[in-house]
Amino acid sequence: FGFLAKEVKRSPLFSTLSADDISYFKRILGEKNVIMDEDRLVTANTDWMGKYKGSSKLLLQPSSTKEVSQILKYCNSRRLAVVPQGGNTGLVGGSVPVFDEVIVNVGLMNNIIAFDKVSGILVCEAGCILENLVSFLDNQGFIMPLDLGAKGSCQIGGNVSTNAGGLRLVRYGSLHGSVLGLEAVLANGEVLDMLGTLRKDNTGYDLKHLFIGSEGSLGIVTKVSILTPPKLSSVNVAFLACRDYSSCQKLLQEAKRRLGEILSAFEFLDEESLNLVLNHLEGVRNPLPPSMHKFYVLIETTGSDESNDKEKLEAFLLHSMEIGLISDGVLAQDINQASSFWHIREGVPEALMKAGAVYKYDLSLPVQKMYDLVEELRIALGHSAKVIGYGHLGDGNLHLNVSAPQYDDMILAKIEPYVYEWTSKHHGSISAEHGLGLMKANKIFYSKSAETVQVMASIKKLLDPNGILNPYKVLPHCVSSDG
Ligand code: FAD
Ligand code: 2HG
Ligand code: ZN
Repeated sequence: FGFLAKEVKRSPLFSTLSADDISYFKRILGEKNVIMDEDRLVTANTDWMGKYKGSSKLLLQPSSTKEVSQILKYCNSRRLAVVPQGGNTGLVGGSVPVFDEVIVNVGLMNNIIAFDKVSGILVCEAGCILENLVSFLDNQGFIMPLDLGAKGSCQIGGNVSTNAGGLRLVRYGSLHGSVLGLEAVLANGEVLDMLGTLRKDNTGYDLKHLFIGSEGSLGIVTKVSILTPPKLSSVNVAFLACRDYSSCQKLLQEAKRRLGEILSAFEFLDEESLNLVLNHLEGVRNPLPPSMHKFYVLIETTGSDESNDKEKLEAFLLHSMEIGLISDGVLAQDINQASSFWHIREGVPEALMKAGAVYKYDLSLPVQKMYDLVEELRIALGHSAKVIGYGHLGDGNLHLNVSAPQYDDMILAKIEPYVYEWTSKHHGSISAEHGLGLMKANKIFYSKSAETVQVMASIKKLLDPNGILNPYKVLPHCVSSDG
């Protein structure tokens, strides 16, 4: 994609790999964890969307914190740039090299270290796949405080590094609340042990927060300690239709007030999003009779009392129907039906991929204004592309996607900077949950002041003076030290 190559140049400060480097890595990691195989490198160089492609010649798979430390110490002294990679499900071009950076993936570090059934605190290595943690906890009667469509491949280290939000943030909050501690390796190989398991600990600056959401630019996360909620016995899922966006908004207000503590997800899709899923994913059908509904809302409740929870939800649905907020709806009768509703919502990113080229925007906006942007962009783009809006309405997070037959600079010119300026004008964020990566490193000023970005650059300089960790990402080129 020309637009990336035009904007970013390889920093001359970085070395290129030599035969001696490879020998060193083979010595510390063993032959099989130093990967130079073409096919595996193609996969590791390409992001989930197939939109960002690097040209790294080397993928390293450490098995311990000590090995991560040895790798980084060596790369730092040799000025070899590094991309930390987890499940490579990131959506902003942050997890793949831009040029020939060495890829470091901690996927072999996938042990559960400890689980305390009394407190619900889980300590594990960063390479654990989210879904594996979900299964482990299920056996213990607990759940992960985060859930997302990419759970089958994303790693907890990647989740922490992106501060992933997901489908149940409305109930359990962000990872800044549930991650209690972590271990990270700095660019010079130093290991920062902040793997606390305490709910409360006000001893000085809480440095773990720097690594939550810094997208691999300050260190490699190697271990995580996380507070997990108990698995509650009664889960209900409803798939509802609303006439207009204003009804979705009012329904959210009502849901927060009337469902209160049992509300565990409030997601929305517009008609275009649903059609995309129905047209592109096999075996998915609309749970509601075909009609002219403009919006769909998925509500999940999770509580401890089956009959009370159901009664509460049914009363809420009835009331919402009576006052005209819901025009149709269905309550899942069993777990299979519930997961088929979730499949529709979680299937939107995959359906978008199947539909062609996609431009993704992940915005935090005041809920009242959020959908105006979708409608205005639709007018600006006319018939040249499809604009779809969906996302985590309960968190004020819009996933604005533009789907076109192929990537086209004329379409891009109509979307950007329009979407960023609109978001900035309404005091929103240009990255609600996916991060900045490569895609938005230079757009940070739409959401952060110059002074704030300067402090971020100073922190980066302090922790990674040679700028070897995930260069060209997160911070804008004008303040970063990667040249
Ligand atoms: P990667 O994609 O490999 O990496 C992401 C970033 O983290 C990169 O900058 C990388 O350098 C860094 N990184 C990875 N591992 C480490 C580590 N151990 N130490 C330091 N840095 C590291 N995101 C949401 O927030 N909410 C959603 O609901 C959501 N749904 C998604 C659904 C689908 C179908 C897909 C494809 C993606 C979705 N995402 C979502 C985006 C993505 O899954 C998340 O950002 C996820 O947290 C990334 O984890 P990963 O292991 O794949 O990391
Ligand atoms: C989701 O919520 C993900 O499904 C992906 O964050 C969002 O495709 C997107 O824009
Ligand atoms: Zn999302």
